Amino acid sequence: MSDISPDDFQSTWFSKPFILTAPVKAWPVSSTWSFETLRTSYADAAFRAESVDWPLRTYLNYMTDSSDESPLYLFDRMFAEKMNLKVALAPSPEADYWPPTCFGFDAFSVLGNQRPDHRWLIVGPARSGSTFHKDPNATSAWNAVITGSKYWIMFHSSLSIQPPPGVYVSEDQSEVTSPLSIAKWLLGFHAEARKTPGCYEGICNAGEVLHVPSGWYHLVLNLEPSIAITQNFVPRARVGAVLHFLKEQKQSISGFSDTVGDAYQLFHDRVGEHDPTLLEEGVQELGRLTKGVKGKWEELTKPEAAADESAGFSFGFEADDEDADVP
Ligand SMILES: O=C(O)CCC(=O)C(=O)O
Ligand SMILES: [Fe+2]
Repeated sequence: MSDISPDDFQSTWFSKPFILTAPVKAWPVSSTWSFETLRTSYADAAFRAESVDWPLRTYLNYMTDSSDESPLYLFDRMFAEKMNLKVALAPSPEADYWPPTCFGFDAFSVLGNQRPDHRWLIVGPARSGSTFHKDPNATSAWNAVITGSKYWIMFHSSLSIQPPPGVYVSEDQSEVTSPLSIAKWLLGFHAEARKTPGCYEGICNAGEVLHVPSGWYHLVLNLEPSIAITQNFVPRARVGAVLHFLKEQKQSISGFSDTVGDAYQLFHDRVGEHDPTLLEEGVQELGRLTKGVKGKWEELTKPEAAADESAGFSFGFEADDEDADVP
């Protein structure tokens, strides 16, 4: 689609993947950023590439020369500060970029500087990418390609749906592992995955932005050398899912500063101060999810479930099966 309105997103699209072709083209960085201009402006600035901090010059030399099967991927959460960017909340000629308007209010903004890590600059050559995962803390995300292109393959998740082929989830749902490199997964599982009901695929080109709904599995492969910006956020309709995650999957919470003791309580209280109606809606959804998950576990663990396969897991795509949603 070219673009959608905040109302369309909030009512319909918050739970579905999509690509927008218009909003990112209006960003000043869309016309000013290229590998050459970044090299000129930031050659000596250090950016994080997996476990090393390298001057951008070193990384760009590496990625141009590399024929690694799984190239080192630049993924830096402090880029806006390092590059002295102006990130606006709404379109502005003075800013370098802003979140596409359709995504609307981000409920994690109520946490101010206590919000978990939420934005990254992503740079990598062809073949680099991100192996199957769900985004942290049940957040949603947008991922905007400035130059290059990315192939995406995505699956909804729920207790009644198997994880994608070649992806394994621990019994308490806290660990997602995909033990293979992206290349090996593609060779071994891609064909099967594409035939699985509920598989979504897409290519996000330069100047386009893709929406990753909260709780969806995704694998991403750069088809060309790419520069992208991604941001994680919490749409109004997912406040309950995030409360549920922060309450029930404490061992999987990530990206908060060590000074935040109880992320669930902090988010709960701040949303309440900001907008009591939003908190009430979120708490109702939290109750629904807690009941849905408990009910599903009881159904799956009662002895008949093991004997009768039809009562167990299904491969069906149940996008509307919100009761069984595991964010
Ligand atoms: O490699 C990419 O661009 C995808 C990044 C991603 O999925 C993430 O930041 O969670
Ligand atoms: Fe992701």
